[in-house]
Amino acid sequence: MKKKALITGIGGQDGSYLAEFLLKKNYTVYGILPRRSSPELQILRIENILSKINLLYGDILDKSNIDEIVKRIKPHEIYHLAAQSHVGISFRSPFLTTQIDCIGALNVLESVKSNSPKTKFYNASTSEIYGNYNKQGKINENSVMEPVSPYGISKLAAYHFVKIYRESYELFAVNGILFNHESPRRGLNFVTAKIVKGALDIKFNNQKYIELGNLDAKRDWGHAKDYVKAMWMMLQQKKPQDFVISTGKTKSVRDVLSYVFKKLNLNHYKNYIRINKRYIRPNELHHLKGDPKKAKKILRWKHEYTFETMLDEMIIDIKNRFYPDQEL
Ligand code: GDR
Repeated sequence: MKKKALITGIGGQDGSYLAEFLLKKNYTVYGILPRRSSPELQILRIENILSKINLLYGDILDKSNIDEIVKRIKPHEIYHLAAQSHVGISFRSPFLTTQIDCIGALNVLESVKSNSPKTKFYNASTSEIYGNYNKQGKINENSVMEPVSPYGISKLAAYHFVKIYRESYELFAVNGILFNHESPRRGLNFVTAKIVKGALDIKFNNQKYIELGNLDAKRDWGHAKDYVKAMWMMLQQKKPQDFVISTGKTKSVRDVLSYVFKKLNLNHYKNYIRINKRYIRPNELHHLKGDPKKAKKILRWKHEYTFETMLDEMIIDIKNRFYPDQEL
């Protein structure tokens, strides 16, 4: 029998890669799209697989709606990826972020418990749950969690709900603690895609500069395609447990700028950057470097893309999308 997987947030970067991955594994893929947020953009990422997946309109904030879907489909696996995923925006919309990222996750989890307790549940957790406690070292599953944003707090609450439901009700529920992961499908308001698109605009469209916030933040950046594979691996284990997924290397926003501007044969990025306070967050996570040792050992997961090959792919694909007639 074909396995059934349900993905919340199927129209996002990770949802679209995961759907493609699961189709290749011969799953029947169901995906929930919210009615309220720009459906055209969401559909864009899954355009090439629309005829192969089953799309359902729904909303993780509407518990009765989620109950109906889970009861009807009884999927073998649920990948809960839907979120308000922008850390900067979470400072401006803390209530909505908490609703979506915490209560939304709880709704899906509760629905699994009541309607389909054999369903395996993956929760998209994040390195934002850690905060600044762990200064320079590598962060693992046991590191101190002290988030510094409304997004991080909501995600940490959801993380604990998953743990508590796993321990209390014997659900197969896990947290994938994914560090930053990017791709050509990244929304243009996240820093890597914003820099790549901005540098291309400077090269081909006479844009004068890019407006950014804090250039000194360091992140552990991987490729979304590698990371969705880890999500699936976590649900194929005998025992439900949480995993850090990261590359184990850290780079600053300045490193992204430097690499992209050099690759496009532009002058030093300093000539093209303006700092706009709007993009500086009221609080910042300064340094992230994950330790993927547990995932390597137990899941046998490893990343294929490097920081450089990930950015190379973003430069080429984003160029082809916005400047198809230009040569690099
Ligand atoms: P992040 O990703 O907050 O780490 O969360 P983002 O790309 O938004 O920021 C990375 C770093 O760049 C700095 N920065 C800017 N960021 C944005 N978006 N726009 C700017 O103009 C800008 N200038 C500087 C930020 O301050 C930050 O330090 C991502 C998201 O995908 C989360 O959903 C996910 O959980 C985590 O990664 C892991």
